[in-house]
Amino acid sequence: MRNIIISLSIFILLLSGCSNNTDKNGPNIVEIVAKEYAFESPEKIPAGWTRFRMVNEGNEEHFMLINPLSEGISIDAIREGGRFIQGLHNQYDKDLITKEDIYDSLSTAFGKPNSEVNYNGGPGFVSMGHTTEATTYLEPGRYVIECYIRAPNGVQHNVLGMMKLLEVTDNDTSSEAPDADETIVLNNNNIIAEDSLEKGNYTFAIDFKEHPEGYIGNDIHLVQLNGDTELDTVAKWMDVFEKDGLVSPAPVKFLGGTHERPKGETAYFTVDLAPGEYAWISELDFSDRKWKKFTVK
Ligand SMILES: [Cu+2]
Repeated sequence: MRNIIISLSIFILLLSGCSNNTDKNGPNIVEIVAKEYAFESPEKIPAGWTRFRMVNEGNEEHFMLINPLSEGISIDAIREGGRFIQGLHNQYDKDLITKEDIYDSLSTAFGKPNSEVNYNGGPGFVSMGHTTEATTYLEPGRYVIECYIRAPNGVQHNVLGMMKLLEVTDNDTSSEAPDADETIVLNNNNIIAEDSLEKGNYTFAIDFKEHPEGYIGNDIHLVQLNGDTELDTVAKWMDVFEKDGLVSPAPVKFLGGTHERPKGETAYFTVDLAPGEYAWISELDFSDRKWKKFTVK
């Protein structure tokens, strides 16, 4: 009898230990495979805090931008927008139009640039063979996930098929935001982050404090530096309307990050950091370029 009571006590202790570990639910996990030129991903996911774990199994860089679809807007309209932008690339690459012409055309087609952000996060730039984890909050609704890295021939991945509808249902999932180890603040003029970190696994809370007036907001991506990486070159490559902008292969290794969310919102980025030299960098018009170097010991 006494043995049974002791066993029972141990069992209850074990149970209470378990329940301590599940006090926090954390985000829902959604697995994504990115390759040329498609996302392998679920068609429907529940609403709430969601961690997208995306592996790049392709031969080119990829990302997954989450674009909420307004009422009455179809995925075909977004697809048409992608083809329209591809047409601008084609003319610019042949020197038939200037960068100013591109922005005039975008302004006519999509409205003047402003600091409003419609996008809702998603895994950032990730190089071949790497995995990235980005967490965002999704309300129920329809979204388009897309990648507009450009193939070596200059064609955007979304035009080649890397664009897909994602339905977010209103099932109650009791998901929660992850606990953050560090916070990074994104302003229009700088990225506020630590200069030095110890090696290990980190979840960074990304605070979208400001957004520039433009079609692309302040997002954040992680690059691994080697001795001769020029961040000016990387920032120029990350400007989609520079001549070889976003044309794979990239001049640097990308380890993920998160696309922009509206001003005042937070996203999370989880990564294992090995010792080395790194930089946080935003995908922006080249004139707005900014980055922040840091060391992992
Ligand atoms: Cu892609």
